[in-house]
Order: sequence, then C-alpha cells, then structure tokens
Amino acid sequence: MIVALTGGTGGAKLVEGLAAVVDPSQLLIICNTGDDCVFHGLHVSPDIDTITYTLAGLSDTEKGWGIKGDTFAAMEHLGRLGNDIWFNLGDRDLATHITRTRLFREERKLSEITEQIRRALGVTATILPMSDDRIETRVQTAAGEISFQEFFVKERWAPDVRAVRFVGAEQSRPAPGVLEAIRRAEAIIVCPSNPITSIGPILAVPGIRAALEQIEAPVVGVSPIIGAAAISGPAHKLLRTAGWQASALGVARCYRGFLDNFMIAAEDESIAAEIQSLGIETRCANIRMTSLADKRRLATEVLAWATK
Ligand code: FO1
Repeated sequence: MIVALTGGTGGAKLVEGLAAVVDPSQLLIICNTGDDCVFHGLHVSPDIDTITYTLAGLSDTEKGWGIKGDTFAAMEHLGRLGNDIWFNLGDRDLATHITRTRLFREERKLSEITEQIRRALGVTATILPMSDDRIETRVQTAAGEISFQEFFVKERWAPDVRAVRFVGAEQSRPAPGVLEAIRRAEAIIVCPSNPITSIGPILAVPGIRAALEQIEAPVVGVSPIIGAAAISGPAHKLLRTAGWQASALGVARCYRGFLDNFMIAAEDESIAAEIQSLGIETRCANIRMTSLADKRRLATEVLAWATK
C-alpha cells in the first residue's frame, strides 16, 4: 500500500498523479482536517473533498477545489438573503456538505462519512481523515485570531501571522486505520502541501509523527517551495512564522526525524548538499505540476525512488 499525507491543492495534484500510475486500490490517502469549517450550518471538509473529487475525476482542477462545472445559484440567493458568501460553495458541492452534516447528526464518524461519500463517487483509493476528532487550525493575526478559511479565503492570506495553533489536536486520536496504514505502508509520500497548515495538523495528532519516525518503509517528501516562495499559497509565510527558513531547506528541517528522501526543485540544487547533510537523501527534479502529464511524471519519479 502506498500511503500519502496531504492537504490543500498542491497535495491533490500529486495524489492525482499517484492515482494515475498505481492501482488506486493500493493507494491510501491521509487527509488534513484542520481546514474543516461550518458554513450555513453545514460541515465542510475542504481537504477531504478536494481529494475525493480529484480521485473521482470530478474536481475543478483549474481552481483546485470544488466540482468542475458546478453552479452557484444557491450561493447567489444566500447572498441575497443577507448571508456571508465569501466562501464559495457550489450547488453540487453543497450536496456533499448536506450529506456530511446529516450523517454527523446521525452520529456517524468523519472517517465513516468520508468512506460512504468516496464509495458513492466510485473512488477506489482509501481516504482517511487524520482524526475523527474535531481539530481546528486557528491563525493569530494583529487583528486577532481567525479561522484558517477566514485567513486563507476571506483575507486572501494577506495578514501577517503571529502564530498558528491546532485547537483540539492534543486531545485527538488518529482516525481508525491511520496508524496501521503507516506501519504497513510499502512507502509513505509526503505531498507538496503546506508544511504548517496542511501537513502540520496531521503531525500534531498524537502518535502519527512517532509512527512515521519508527517505520522502516521510506518516507519520501516533495517540496512545496521553490526558492523562497511556495508554489501556491502561504507556505513560505507560515514557515517563517513557525521559525523555519522559507525554503526547501526549512521544510526539510521541519520534517527532520521522519523524512528519508526529499525531492526538491531543480532551481534549488544549490541547497541540496545542505539538505543531504541533515541525513535526508535529496534529489532535484521539475516539481511543477500544471498538466496531468506533469503529475504522472512526478508521481512516477517519486514512486520509483520510494519503492526502489
Ligand atoms: N478557496 C478559495 O480560495 N475560495 C473559495 O471560495 C473556496 C471555497 C471552497 C469551497 C469548498 C472547498 O472544499 C474548498 C474551497 N476553497 C476555496 C479552497 C479551500 O480554502 C482550500 O482548499 C483549503 O482549505 C486550503 O488547503
């Protein structure tokens, strides 16, 4: 089983490539849920939905989230009725959140709900939330503490960030199957997601980081940063806030202890030796993924390295 840790749009691109080059029944995705939020009374799990839609071939790969071709009639009318509509929920996407919210009311766990929805959409790969417990990423800015989505979407990640915290992580437990999947994996892929707000919450669930450190199987990461800037989103900003250098070297130091191999951008060749000196095998590649061919190529390179 190939196990991938992911969150956000960057991770979903590599997952799409992995699913195109391995038998999806041999792929298990552990998803960040720190971005989860409640809008209009509905529970939204953005990173789980992005992965589910991606693997179902439904995702809007242009935007990187939601369902391709979705309409926003409900959003428009919600706005007309005076609701906040800065978080765009498409009409088909709303069906997912309505279903998830109903199942939560019927006291189902997030992992069970995720399984039911991915099976309904014909997804063969296994998708696990990092935890069934509620964990909320909160971002502290000069204007006070806001939710991750208020920071990322409403404020377009413009505010300076003083700190990020994962409320509920300390008391949380890995979702059923997460630790077993890590222990039995042939290889673990850390996708090019935001190290602080996508991979960080996964590592903050007690037991997950230790499991990654203990396993024999290789843990192979792909850098989400080229030079000093994230390929997409605020990773460079949040790395600095957390005291790490905003570079592939900073990410390597952040993952030190469980990362065995690190694929970085060809543009970052000058820091490869320094990452290597951390005891992390380092390779340079073209890590940009704009086409499906890019995603397949990078996934093939990562898997060849992870399963050699
Ligand atoms: N991102 C945006 O930039 N604007 C949006 O309006 C937006 C809506 C949205 C709805 C459902 C969903 O699953 C994701 C959505 N996202 C939106 C992306 C989301 O903020 C990110 O995917 C993650 O939370 C960041 O990793």
